[in-house]
Amino acid sequence: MTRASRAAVDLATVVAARCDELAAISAMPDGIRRVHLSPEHAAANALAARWMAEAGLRTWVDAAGNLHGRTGDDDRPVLVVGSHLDTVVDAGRYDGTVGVLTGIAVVELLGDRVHDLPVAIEVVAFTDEEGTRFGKALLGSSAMAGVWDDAWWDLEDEDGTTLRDAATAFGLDPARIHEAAVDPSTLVGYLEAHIEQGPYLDRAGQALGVVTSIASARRFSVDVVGEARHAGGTPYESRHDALLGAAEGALAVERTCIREQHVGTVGTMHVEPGAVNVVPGHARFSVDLRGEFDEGRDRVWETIEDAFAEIADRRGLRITATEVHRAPAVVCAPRLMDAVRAGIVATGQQQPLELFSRAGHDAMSLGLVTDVAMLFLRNPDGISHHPDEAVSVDDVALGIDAMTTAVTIVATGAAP
Ligand code: HGY
Ligand code: MN
Ligand code: MN
Repeated sequence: MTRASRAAVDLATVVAARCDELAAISAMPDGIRRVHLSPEHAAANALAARWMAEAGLRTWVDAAGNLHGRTGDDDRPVLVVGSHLDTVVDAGRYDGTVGVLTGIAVVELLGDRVHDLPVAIEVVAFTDEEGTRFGKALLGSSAMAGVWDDAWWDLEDEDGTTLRDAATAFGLDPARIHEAAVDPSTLVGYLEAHIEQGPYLDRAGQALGVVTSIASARRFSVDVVGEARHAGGTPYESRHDALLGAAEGALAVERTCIREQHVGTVGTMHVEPGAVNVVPGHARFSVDLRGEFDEGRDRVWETIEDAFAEIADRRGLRITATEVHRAPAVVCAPRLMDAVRAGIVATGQQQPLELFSRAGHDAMSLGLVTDVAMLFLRNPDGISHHPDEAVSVDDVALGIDAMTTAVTIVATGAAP
C-alpha cells in the first residue's frame, strides 16, 4: 500500500496549482504553446525563478536560456534535478513542468537538511527540450552538456527568424553560449522526474516507475519536389504530384516502423502551391524516428530511405531528407537507478516497473557528461502532447517523496 507523507501531499497540491499557473503562460488563447526564446519562455522562467527563490535557491539564467536554482554558493559537487518548461503546440500542462516543480518541492521537503548534504542540489528548468520552434530538440540541455554546434545558429523558425537572431532578441549573447556548459567534474549526477507519456504504469496499476534507457532518436525534414500543373488539364501519366509522393512516404515510414518494431511519426506536412486546382509541385514533411538502440534505428532509417527512392523513381520526383536532430540512446546509471528504485519502494510500492522511455528527455543530453536516471509518474492512458494529458496529485506526492529519498541516497549514500 503506497502512502505519501503529509508534507509531500501538501507540496503536490502546490505543484498542481503551479502547473496550472504555467499553463496560463501561452502564445495560444485556447491551448498551451511555450516555445524557445519566446515571451512565454521569459515569463515562465521568471515565475519559476520566483518559486525557486522562495524555496531558498540561488537562481540565474544561463547563456542558453536555461533557468537554474542551486542550494548554497560554495563549491560542493552538484546533483542536478530538472526537466523542461517549454512545450509542444497545444500541449499538456505536465510534460516537463512536473519534473521542474518536483525538483523545487524536493528542496522544500528537505528544508534545512539540504544544507547538511555533502552535495549542492541544482534544480534546472531547461529550455527547448521539445524543439518545437527550430526543429532541433534539446537545445538548452545540449548547451549545458557542452555539445553545442554553432551550425544550429542558422536554424530558422516558421517565420524565417534564425536561432541567432531569436537568442539576441531574447537578451542572450550567442558568442557566449559556451559559458552554459557545465564542468562535468563538478557533477555527481542528474535525476529527472517526468510523466511517462505512455500507458505502461497505468496498465500495471503502479504510480511510479524506474527508467532503464531513453529512446535513440533522429528527426528529418523531407523535401519532395515534383511539378505544379493544372488540376484539370494534366493527365495522370504526366503528373509528378509532390503531395502524393509525400503521402506514400509517410505511409512507408509507418509500414517500416511497424514491421521493424520502431516508432516513426510524420508530424508536419506542408504542400505548395496549396491551391485547390493545382497539382502540388512541392511538399515538405517531418519524420521523428525512435528506437531502443542506435544501430536498429539507423538500419530502419536506411530502409525508409530505400522506400523514398523507389517512390521518387516511380513518380518522377526528387525526394531529399535532411537530418535536423539526432540523439543517441542513453542508458541510465545503475547506481542512480538503485536510488530511484529505493525511493519508490520507500513509498510502499513494491517491485517498481522498470521501463524504456520512448519519449526523449533532457536526461539524454546530461547523459553525455554525467550519470543519469529518471523517475516516471503514471500518466493515465499515456495521453501526452495533448490538452488531456493528466497526472494525479497523489502520484505527484508519491513522486516528491520518492525523489527526495533518491536525492538523499545519491547525496549521502543512505536513505533519510
Ligand atoms: O518528443 C519527445 O519525446 C519529448 O516529449 N520531447
Ligand atoms: Mn514533450
Ligand atoms: Mn518532456
